[in-house]
Amino acid sequence: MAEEKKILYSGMQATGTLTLGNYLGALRNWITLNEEYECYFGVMDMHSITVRQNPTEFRQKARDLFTLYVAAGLDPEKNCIYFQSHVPCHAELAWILNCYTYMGELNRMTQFKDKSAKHADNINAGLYTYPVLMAADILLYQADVVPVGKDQLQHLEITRDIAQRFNGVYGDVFKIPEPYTGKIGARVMSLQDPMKKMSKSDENPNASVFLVDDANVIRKKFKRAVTDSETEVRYDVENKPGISNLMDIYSATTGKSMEDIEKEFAGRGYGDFKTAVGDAVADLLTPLQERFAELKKDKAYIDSMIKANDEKAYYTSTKTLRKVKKKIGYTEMIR
Ligand code: ATP
Ligand code: LTN
Repeated sequence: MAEEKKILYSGMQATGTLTLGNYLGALRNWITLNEEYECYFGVMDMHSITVRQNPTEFRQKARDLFTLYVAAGLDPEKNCIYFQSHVPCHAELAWILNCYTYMGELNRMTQFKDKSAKHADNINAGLYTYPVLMAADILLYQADVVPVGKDQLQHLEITRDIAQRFNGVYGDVFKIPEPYTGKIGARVMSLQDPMKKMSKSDENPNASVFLVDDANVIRKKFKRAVTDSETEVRYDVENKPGISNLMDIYSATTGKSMEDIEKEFAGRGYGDFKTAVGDAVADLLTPLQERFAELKKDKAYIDSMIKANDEKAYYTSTKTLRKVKKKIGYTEMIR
């Protein structure tokens, strides 16, 4: 019999529109993983409401995120791609885990501090317990590995602490997840401030390349990218962060090494280089955009995939939740 695959879990918040950073740093790499792992990818719409959302836009964004996952190449028949809010086990387990999480632990979370500073008018309890919901996501599926960016490692660490604490009381209920250590994608920085990561919630639209940006808009954004006052295309993250970021993007897009890129643009100046990066990214994203447009029209297909995967996620997570409820001593429902 074939050896059982390990379980991999990840997801993105259904807030804003995905950027080139989300794609090169995460999504593109997820696509290669379903042969080796049994993969679950969530549309994290419950996490999204820690920041106020416009309901009409939010509904569309969440559905678009699902569709973009598929358009980017995540096969919904091989990966379980589902909506977090469609599976009530997440909310239920999050409540239970809240009672096994200390305020002292949550006080240390840097994302909470950052987000509270950014949304000073809405520092809600959901923002505070965000990592507990994330722990519930991961633990419900008994994930072995979780690919996340550096900014989320602290949340993975608290997930492990909560799981170990729970297991310490009740026995082996949860698998203790590890960060995914395989090949991780490029870290893409803002085109307007190369010291900051490219982010879907940046207020400056020129700072981020969105996966759905038109080819001409993409080219324009790269032309306007902030660089330095020299003219030499040379990889030097410390002294030339803007150019180095563009080189990272060009390398991740074309597969060329830094050395090759330096040679290719020797003596040609930044203008030529920026044009080449814009063209390469536009070419990379065009097929994804075409597929996205096609899929958006095929409502019946997307609906059927959502339904099938929601059911799979529900089935898997219910098994864990049932065990948890039994262990903590909830009475059983009489049916
Ligand atoms: P927000 O601006 O809403 O906080 P974000 O754009 O930072 O969002 P997340 O939803 O936090 O994106 O992250 C989704 C995934 O994309 C994570 O795995 C994260 O590590 C990855 N990611 C996000 N931004 C980048 C980036 N600039 N470069 C590489 N990977 C990124
Ligand atoms: N917090 C993550 C999104 C997220 C997630 C998860 C990632 C929510 N639940 C579970 C991995 C596993 C983010 O902002 N990138």
